[in-house]
Amino acid sequence: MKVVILSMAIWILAAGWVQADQGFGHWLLDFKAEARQQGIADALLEQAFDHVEPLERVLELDRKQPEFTMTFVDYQKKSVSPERIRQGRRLLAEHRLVLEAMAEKYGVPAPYLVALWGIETHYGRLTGGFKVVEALATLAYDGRRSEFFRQELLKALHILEEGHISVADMKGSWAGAMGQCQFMPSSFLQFAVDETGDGRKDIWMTEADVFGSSANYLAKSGWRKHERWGRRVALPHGFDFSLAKVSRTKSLQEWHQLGVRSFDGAVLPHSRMRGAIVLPDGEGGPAYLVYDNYRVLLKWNRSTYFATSVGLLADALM
Ligand SMILES: [Ca+2]
Repeated sequence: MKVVILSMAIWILAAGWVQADQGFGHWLLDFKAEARQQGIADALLEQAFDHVEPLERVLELDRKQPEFTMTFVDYQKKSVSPERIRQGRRLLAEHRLVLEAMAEKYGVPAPYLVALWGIETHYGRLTGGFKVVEALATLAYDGRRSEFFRQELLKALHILEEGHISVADMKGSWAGAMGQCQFMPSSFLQFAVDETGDGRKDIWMTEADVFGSSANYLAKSGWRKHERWGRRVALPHGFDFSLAKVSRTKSLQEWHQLGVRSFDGAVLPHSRMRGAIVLPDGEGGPAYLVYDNYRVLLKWNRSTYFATSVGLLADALM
């Protein structure tokens, strides 16, 4: 722990020094030298950083995380809205063939792939209009998490070098999450796949590559093919809320003995699965019994709001 704090202090000091004494131009020279050492060609570096400046808007967004000012119940009304369910059903039918193929190949059922697509980018419509290189360069130059974003920026350059996308079309969120499945460059390099066989892993415009990449991410992160994500449950009066932690798993039999029931009052299924109780809004809010696949969704995004919404939307699309 001391090492982490110390190294963070060094980043902050170093970044402060860079900003005060050298400015973005000098930072960029230093960054380009590192990129060159990693084999990135000069021509690509010139093209990628042409007219790139730190983006004030990116820094503003980095300092304000909207999810934490909203309750889960309010978040869920938007993330799993009737309209989103309706569109999800239509798109599930429209892309059924390729989704079924991906489900077969990777062992992740189609409703989860569509739910991830729906939650991440409203089915590919809201992928973020930021140029990824510019957004990542801003965050790498800024002191808050500069080392993390510097590595992501280097990886983004490798993706460009491999020819999967052009500099102009490499768009994403303010934090550099790219394309219809919002992969960070590191996730892209680990998990993106080319399902169409054209040599490009295109998570921006090619649905088959989006679904394949998402499915590959989940499969490689430990998705269990025949298990669900979790379910809403009813907790008994007097429930010990200290047991409600995603890391605190018990068998369904044990939860049953503690008085936990399905939300409709039915007994929990007989199963050898283990689960944990999650309360996205704390005591008094909705309660969910979550399984191993929920933890896989948390690897994608560490937010219980996110993982629970994906599960609920997938259920609505079953
Ligand atoms: Ca492709």
